[in-house]
Amino acid sequence: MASPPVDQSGWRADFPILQRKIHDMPLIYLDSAASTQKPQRVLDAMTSFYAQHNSNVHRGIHTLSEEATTAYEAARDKVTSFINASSRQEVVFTRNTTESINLLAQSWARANLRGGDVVLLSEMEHHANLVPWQLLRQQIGIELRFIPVTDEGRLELEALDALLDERVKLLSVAHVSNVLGTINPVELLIARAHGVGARVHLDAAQSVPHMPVDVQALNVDFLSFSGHKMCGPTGIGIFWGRKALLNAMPPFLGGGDMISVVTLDEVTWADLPHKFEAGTPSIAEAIGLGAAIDYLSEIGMATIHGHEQALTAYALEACAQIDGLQLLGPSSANERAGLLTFTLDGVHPHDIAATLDERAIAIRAGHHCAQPLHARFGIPASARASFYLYNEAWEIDALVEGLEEAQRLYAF
Ligand code: C6P
Repeated sequence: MASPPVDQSGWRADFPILQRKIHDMPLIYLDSAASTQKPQRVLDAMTSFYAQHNSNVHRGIHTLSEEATTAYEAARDKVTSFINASSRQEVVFTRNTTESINLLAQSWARANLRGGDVVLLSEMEHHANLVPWQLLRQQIGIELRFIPVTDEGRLELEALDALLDERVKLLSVAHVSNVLGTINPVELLIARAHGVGARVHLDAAQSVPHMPVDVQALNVDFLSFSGHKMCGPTGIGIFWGRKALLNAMPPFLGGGDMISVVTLDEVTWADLPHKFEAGTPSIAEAIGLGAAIDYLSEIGMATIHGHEQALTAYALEACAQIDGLQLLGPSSANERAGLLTFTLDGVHPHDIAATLDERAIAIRAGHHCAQPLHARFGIPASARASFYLYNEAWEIDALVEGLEEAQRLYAF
């Protein structure tokens, strides 16, 4: 057995829901890749907004509206420094990663790509970074190419020579796979794609919440992520892009707050980032995300990443002792983020999840919105345990006991 990582019990106590009992047992929440739990201060920030400052933003000159606008825009500043964007104008609030990628496809790509241009994706993409491109293919006739995935769950970099040519206008890939846990070599991919003149978008839904991400150091062009996967509320996501690219893009949605002047015949757009924020935004949710960023930043993203890697190493070693457990993704902890996806011979992933739920352990079972990746591995579904800062080694011990129980009950 690996030595258990140091438990950071202070962090677990910050999350009220983790005091809950399920079937009279303490909740063990191992489904953070789907959505994370929220610390008390995020709940407090949102309650305080509704109790003390609730109003629309950018519209009124009364005190409440000014307070709401200040708090909403302060959240944008927090995101700006969290990902080291060079300007707050580059940070667009959306609903989630999915909406951010649809914005990229329907605004930037639709304006800049022609029939026959290529968008390069990979076989490990979440449907959010696949279906918007399939839609665009139907709409304007682009071609999609896919970087293959190796048996160990890495991108097959040798295939890039054949895939990357001047017809590729955009490379859009997951920074971290939500199924394999693989941390992709994005610096290399960005350099290679820029070498043929392509732009690069990172689906950072599973990276920004778990590790330091610096958009300027990465030299990436676009980046998307979701608030609910990083201790923030649902209903708030981020689309980040280089200012010059965003300035040249048409709006995605039209309506209030994204215009400068409207007549019955003409319309001019508001400055960035408001050009991309039509209608009343998710105000309380942005403020909640700001509080989540404060919380994560105080702990430190490198510390969080280190904690998750220690948990992952511990879990990998424990799972290696379980006969019939087939792990998806790289076998070394330092190549992966804090999640383990696997199958158990003779046990359906739904039966694994149901058995664990009886022990108050929450995991995800299914295709995790990555059906092509599951097809690549010849399986319809898998089970996934995913970790965050509030998880501790004893929870992994309980997971392993639960998996052994599922084998006893179902495997034959
Ligand atoms: N993955 C999971 O259980 P939204 O739903 O828009 O907040 O995030 C979409 C998304 C995009 N890319 C990646 C890599 C993701 O992991 C996700 C969300 C969750 O794996 C819910 S399906």
